[in-house]
Amino acid sequence: MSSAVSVIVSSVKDPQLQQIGQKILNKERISFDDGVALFEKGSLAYLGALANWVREEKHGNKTYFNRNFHIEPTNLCVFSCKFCSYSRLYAHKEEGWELSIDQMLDIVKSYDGQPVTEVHIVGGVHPKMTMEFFLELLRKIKAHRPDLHIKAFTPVELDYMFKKAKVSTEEGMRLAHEAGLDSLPGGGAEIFHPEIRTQICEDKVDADGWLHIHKTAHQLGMHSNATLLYGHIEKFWHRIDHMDRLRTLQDETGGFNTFIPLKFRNKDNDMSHVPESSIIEDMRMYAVSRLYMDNFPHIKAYWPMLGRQNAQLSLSFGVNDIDGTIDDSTKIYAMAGSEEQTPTMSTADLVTLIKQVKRQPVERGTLYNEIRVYEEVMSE
Ligand code: V47
Ligand code: SF4
Repeated sequence: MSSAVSVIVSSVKDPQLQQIGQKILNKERISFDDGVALFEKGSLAYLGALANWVREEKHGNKTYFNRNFHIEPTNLCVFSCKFCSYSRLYAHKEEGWELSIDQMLDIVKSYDGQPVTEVHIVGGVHPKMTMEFFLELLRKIKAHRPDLHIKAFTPVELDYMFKKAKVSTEEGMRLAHEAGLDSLPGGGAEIFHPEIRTQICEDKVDADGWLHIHKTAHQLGMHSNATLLYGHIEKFWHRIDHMDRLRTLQDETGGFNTFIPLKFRNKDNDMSHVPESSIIEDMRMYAVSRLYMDNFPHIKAYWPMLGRQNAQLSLSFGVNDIDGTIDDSTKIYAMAGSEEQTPTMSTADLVTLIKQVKRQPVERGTLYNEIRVYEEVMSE
């Protein structure tokens, strides 16, 4: 055990915080109430010291990124999540885009010869983009580039397409996996607790539906990520409730790779009156995530949403992954008011960003296979 962090724990005045710190240093699981107490009473310095200790126990200085691009098939959506700045109601079609299979295949082909390893496909829920449409897309991408990992579709999209195709989740996931779906991204989770979910996204798949689709993917041998949309109308205990449901499923399946807290951005949506969280609150969120999600190997800060410098800062608050090169291929965050209006970073930019905060860059595949481990930067 690092002596610096044990001194910090033994000198904290609040007995409950001290006991929680001891549990963490003993590698014991913290409880629901412990998680809430950390949010309510833990100072930024205390949370940061503990989360950084856990992060370094798990990964040392290693900080992962990948080479990826996004495809957003459509921004037309039958749902009406109040926080969403990206979608246009299907009823107002003239304001949206809808890509054909050939147009999406052309995007994939535009990366021919480039060392990208992953395509991330996610978008609105379009009533005419059926399960068959997406199965054909998956098959055609795989036929063109078999080594490209396809991380695609949230349970919101999958639940809708399976219901429309009148297939069970089990059957639908099996068909998608056979057609080339390799893993699931973490989106659509928002806040699971119905007290909040019914206020911000009442008409889409609920918590049990979301968790069931990920569980089914895990049972088929696929991996997935999980997100949490924080910093709006939820209370701290709703965040812990959300993380607790994920931690419980992870105990059962072990199929999650990465937990990604997503900061609510308030530009041009039905929740624009809700103020955004401060950077301090963002760092506290990352730190508590690292401490609570003891069975999740990785915590990711999604730099297009958080901004580059804040992503760097997060690497001292439990984060060990900053996503990928993106190549200006996503609009979700730019439309919601994030710092990054044209999110692109070259591999060299990502490496520099990570080295600037004395961490060790590692290029990874989607499943955290190490593709290139860069040299350690000597810090002290
Ligand atoms: O589920 C939508 C979020 C998510 C806003 O798995 C917003 O590697 C903030 O899940 N403010 C989709 N967030 C994106 C997503 C994701 C992103 C990067 C990597 C991975 C991964 C997954 O975007 C939605 C929703 O929670 N979102 N609107 C907004 N105004
Ligand atoms: Fe549609 Fe997703 Fe936006 Fe909700 S968050 S309105 S499901 S695109």
